[in-house]
Amino acid sequence: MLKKFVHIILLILPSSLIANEPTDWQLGFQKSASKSMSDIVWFHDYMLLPIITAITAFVLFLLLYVCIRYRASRNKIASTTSHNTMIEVIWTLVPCLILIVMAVPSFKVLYSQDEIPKADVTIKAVGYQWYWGYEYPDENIIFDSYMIEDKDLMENQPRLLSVDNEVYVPVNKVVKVMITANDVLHAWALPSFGVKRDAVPGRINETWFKADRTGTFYGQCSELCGIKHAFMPITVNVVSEDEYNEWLEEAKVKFAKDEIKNNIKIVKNIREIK
Ligand SMILES: [Cu+2]
Repeated sequence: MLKKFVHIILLILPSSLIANEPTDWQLGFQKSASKSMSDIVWFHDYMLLPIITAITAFVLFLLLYVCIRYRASRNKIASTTSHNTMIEVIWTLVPCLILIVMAVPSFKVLYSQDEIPKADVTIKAVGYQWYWGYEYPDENIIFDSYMIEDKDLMENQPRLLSVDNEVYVPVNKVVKVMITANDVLHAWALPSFGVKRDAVPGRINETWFKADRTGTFYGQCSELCGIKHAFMPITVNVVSEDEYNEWLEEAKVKFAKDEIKNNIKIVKNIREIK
């Protein structure tokens, strides 16, 4: 009964509210699918936005007030006031206090993202000009992930976001992502998970996420990396543990690392013989 109810609600809701990708006329963030992202959304919606709105309104009020109250026609003789210790102390201390109040939850969110819990699944993402390569180091899996061209798109595949080989991860498990690049700077970013890390050649950056619902999630390279920067999307399928294991079995055959390495060796040998 409850399941049915939830399903009906989901059907009624505008797609932008449940989408895992950017939507037309979208305002604000994509819907979160991890605690990290929920923390970021909370911080933005309940800390930054109210404070910045209040400050902007207050400054606007002050400006309008002085423009009207102290206009030239009303003040024929200009005031010669130059200092007021009390007001100077206040306008130094109050902004400091506001910053301190904001810094506490900000650092909390930052540290929770920075500290990687014990990983259940580890993925290595390598940025290339212009596609992503993935490796599951513990599973002997390696594959490349290219964007699907417009003409090859199937139904329900969003343009510029769909890829041929998608990443699979289990739901409610800690996924550690090791990120690097092979040529220039790229960045592995997935808004719904609250994840964005630079991919730097010769260095491995780490981040993590724990997806709290299943679905297909889309991200893009977020560091200007050349002419096809906009065409190296990221697609992550969050699936149940069983579905993940099923995919693993298939992937271990399809994307077997040893075999791929052997094939590269064979190609190299053939070239050398030639
Ligand atoms: Cu890139």
